[in-house]
Amino acid sequence: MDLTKLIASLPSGTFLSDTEDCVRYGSDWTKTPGQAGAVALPRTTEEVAKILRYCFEHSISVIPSGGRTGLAGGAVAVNQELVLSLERMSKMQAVDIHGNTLRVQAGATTQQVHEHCESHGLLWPIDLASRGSCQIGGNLATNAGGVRVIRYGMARKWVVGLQAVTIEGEILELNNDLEKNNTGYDLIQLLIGSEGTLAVITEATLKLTRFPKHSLVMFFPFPDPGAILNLFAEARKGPFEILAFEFFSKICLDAVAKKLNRQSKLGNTAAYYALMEVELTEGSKDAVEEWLGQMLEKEIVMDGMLALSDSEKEQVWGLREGITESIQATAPVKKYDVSVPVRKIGTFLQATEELLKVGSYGFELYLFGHLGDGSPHLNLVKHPETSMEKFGTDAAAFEKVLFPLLKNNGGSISAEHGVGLLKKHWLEYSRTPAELRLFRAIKKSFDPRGLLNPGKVV
Ligand code: 2HG
Ligand code: ZN
Repeated sequence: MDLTKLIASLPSGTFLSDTEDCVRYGSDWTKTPGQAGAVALPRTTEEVAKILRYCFEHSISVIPSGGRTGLAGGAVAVNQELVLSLERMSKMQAVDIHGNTLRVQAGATTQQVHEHCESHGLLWPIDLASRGSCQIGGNLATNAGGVRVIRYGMARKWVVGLQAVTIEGEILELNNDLEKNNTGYDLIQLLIGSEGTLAVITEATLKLTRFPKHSLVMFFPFPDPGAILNLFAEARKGPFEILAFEFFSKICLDAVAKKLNRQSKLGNTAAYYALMEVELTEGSKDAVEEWLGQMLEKEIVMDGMLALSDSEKEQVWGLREGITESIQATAPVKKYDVSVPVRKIGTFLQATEELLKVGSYGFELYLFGHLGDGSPHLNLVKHPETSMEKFGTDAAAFEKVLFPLLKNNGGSISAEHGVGLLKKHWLEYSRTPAELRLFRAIKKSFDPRGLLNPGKVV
């Protein structure tokens, strides 16, 4: 790619081309091999527009890049493309206390946004373990989920304005922060979740909500997922609002203890654990304690702990949030981020366990995730004695039975991590030929030369 004229027209230091930088910016948390041809670090939307226009005119492929914490390979530069990082665009305006909104540039991290809103008692309710590194642009481009979807929904629900730049360098200002604007197609919603394949998100007006004032965390051991579901059904009727309902299996906890030395106060002998965070709606924690007493009486739970202080809550959350990092440190991993309608989660998990009994696979299944959203994470971790080759063929064999099971249950091959590079070939399990035809037509109308994040999603 010849960037000479472009480099000369922008402030010095806008581009990087060292191999180390190109590898760093060209790859993401999936460790899929990638390397940028060059890296652009613009400071303004106008600079983004100039870069994209140049790329369009010179047929240069571009990979939009945020915190690169994605788990679907959506930010990997597989063919030495130009990586366009938004990290220098991280300004945040003052919170608009009438609209309860916040205008930010795409490179602000999720944690910066949370901290910025906190003093107003307000919250952008998307929360992920990668909050310190992931950026708003990436959160929106991938329609991020996280641990509070059960209460607040996915990222797309929390946006009232978006600025994005097309590959032809046109700056789109979408929706003007209007709560109500019923004038045809919703381009914001089209761009959210498009994983950088349609346009580059440069700014967003985020919708905020009140910070949950009193929350507490409960943590329980269980013998099987069915028993967790019994609690979940009771919790739906409990004297509180559920903020998170998460679960994980014993080996996940073992991995966290080993890698991060975080111990569960409930020991580590149960087959499964559930973590529930709730917001008190009926005033006091007495109502919750009474409800918990009933759960014990009815033998819905046998044991458990109630975390009230911030440090106790963090301690329990630390177990759940340490899982990905700890598993990653164990051995090679293959990740399946699936979902089924919530009502089918019990039968789906049971059927998944049956699938594993049938084959003799060279991996261990680490099961955890967002049970309350019908969205479990299936991580396959290679056995030490299994060769990488057998791990690959075994995972492929497992996919052959897992995906039809998902399809039969009306599920999705990607609940929250997106399609990116890694799940593109499985899309037909979740999308019909008619939908995929429309996907391609939409892609063509935004990006006729196929230059934006090529090879991803469609
Ligand atoms: C989570 O829920 C993330 O912790 C990561 O979505 C899941 O590592 C995974 O598979
Ligand atoms: Zn998740």
